Amino acid sequence: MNINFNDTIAAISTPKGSGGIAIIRISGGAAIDIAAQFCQCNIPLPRAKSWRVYLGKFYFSGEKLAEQQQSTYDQVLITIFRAPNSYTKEDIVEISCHGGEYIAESILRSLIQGGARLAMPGEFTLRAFINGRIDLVQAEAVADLIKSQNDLALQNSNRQLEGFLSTMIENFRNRLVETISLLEVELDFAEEDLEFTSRDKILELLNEIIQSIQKLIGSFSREKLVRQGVKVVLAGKPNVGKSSVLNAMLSENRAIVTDIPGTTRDVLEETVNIHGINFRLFDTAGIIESRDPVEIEGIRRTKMNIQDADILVMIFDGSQNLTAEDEAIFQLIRQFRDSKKIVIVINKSDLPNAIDKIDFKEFDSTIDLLKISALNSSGLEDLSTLLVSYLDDLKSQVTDEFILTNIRHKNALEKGLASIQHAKNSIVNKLSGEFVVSDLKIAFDYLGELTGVITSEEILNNIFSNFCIGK
Ligand SMILES: Nc1nc2c(ncn2[C@@H]2O[C@H](COP(=O)(O)OP(=O)(O)OP(=O)(O)O)[C@@H](O)[C@H]2O)c(=O)[nH]1
Ligand SMILES: [Mg+2]
Repeated sequence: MNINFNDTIAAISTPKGSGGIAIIRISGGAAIDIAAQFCQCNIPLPRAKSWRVYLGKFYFSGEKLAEQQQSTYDQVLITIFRAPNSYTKEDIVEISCHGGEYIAESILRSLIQGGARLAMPGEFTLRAFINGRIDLVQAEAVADLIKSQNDLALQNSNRQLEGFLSTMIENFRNRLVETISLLEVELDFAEEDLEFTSRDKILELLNEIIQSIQKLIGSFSREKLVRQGVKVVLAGKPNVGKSSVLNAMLSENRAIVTDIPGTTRDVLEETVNIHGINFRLFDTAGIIESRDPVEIEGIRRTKMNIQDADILVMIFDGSQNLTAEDEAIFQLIRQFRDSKKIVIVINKSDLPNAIDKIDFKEFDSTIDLLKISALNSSGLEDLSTLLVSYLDDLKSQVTDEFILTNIRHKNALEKGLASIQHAKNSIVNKLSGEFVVSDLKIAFDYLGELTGVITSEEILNNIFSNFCIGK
């Protein structure tokens, strides 16, 4: 990476293009002096107070020059954050200018002529990490926060930024140190063949750590729920109105609807936002015994998506009597009733009823049943409300805890876990304490890599090259 952290850096922190305002950030020992060359405020910037905003003019060709000749400027707001009470723990100046691309770029160009260097992607956050303001998983949380697409993702990243995950990892490491020191005391007296702490006590300590790490790794299985939103699969026999329900929920004619059974052949995905949460709706090919290779492939895809769903909306045509073909759908409901949220939807309620709740009595009280009409949109509100309530259930499994969403974290935890399990086996097999200690130290280091206590240029490069410039 070869970055010089003694440089003072500058970047435009707002997105490219024009907007209401743009913000240029400068961080480093010379930040205030560099900005002062260009800014005219009611007091000279070097005397400005920390955490204050000053109204002033930014002269593109420098303040001194401006005294002699008319110089181009923009009226700006200048915020000063003095070290160490700033994002990077260095002096920071933030210049809020009018949000024109030309203005922001001119200001940046001036600052660079004045002695600043263009910041690398994520360098402000990298400096926050290097200067000990946040650890590595907190730095990664900043990137996740910016990418968040829904409330759940935002809450989870905020928790990570506040140090929820860091504290858990530090706790694992502390418990490892505790175990290692118990074992090391013994090793010091090895010749006397003493056993200070019972092996059962050590095993108990390790089992506790193993369980906590396994639980954390297990939360990664819900990572998609956080990052992408809730997966809702609309499934049923052909022609029951799956595509019509999708269109009605989106309020647009996204999917092709015809009265010909087998219209939808491939899986179609669209997102609706209900109460701040993204629901990813999947319209699927109708499930039926088929010989048509295209239909067979469509149905295979339907079933794959059903496997992967958080919520299944099983749709029936309320205007037709149930037939043998419905048995396949009943079968799927039985298969997934314990592992997924399922709602049975009887569609086409605008037509005379041919089936009713009684036909579904097998699922009484365990599975919700709704009558709707995709044609005139009746019952759709109830369906949305039900989906949100399911999400509340899914969320309540996770809100107290934390959901691991970063594959780097999962990998490091898995490596650490494997070493701890190895250590445990050594104890069970009555191997020498030295082997146990060595494995536990390896685990300790893997967990240290996570928070960045131990780090390499490669890891930092991987993480920060994915940041935007100016963050
Ligand atoms: N009366 C009435 N007709 C509906 C309703 N929903 C869908 N239909 C009609 O039912 C037929 C099939 O609708 P689709 O939405 O294509 O059904 P599908 O389940 O997606 O069908 P496939 O893609 O073939 O599996 C169309 O003619 C729709 O207009 C409804 O609520 N009421
Ligand atoms: Mg369809």
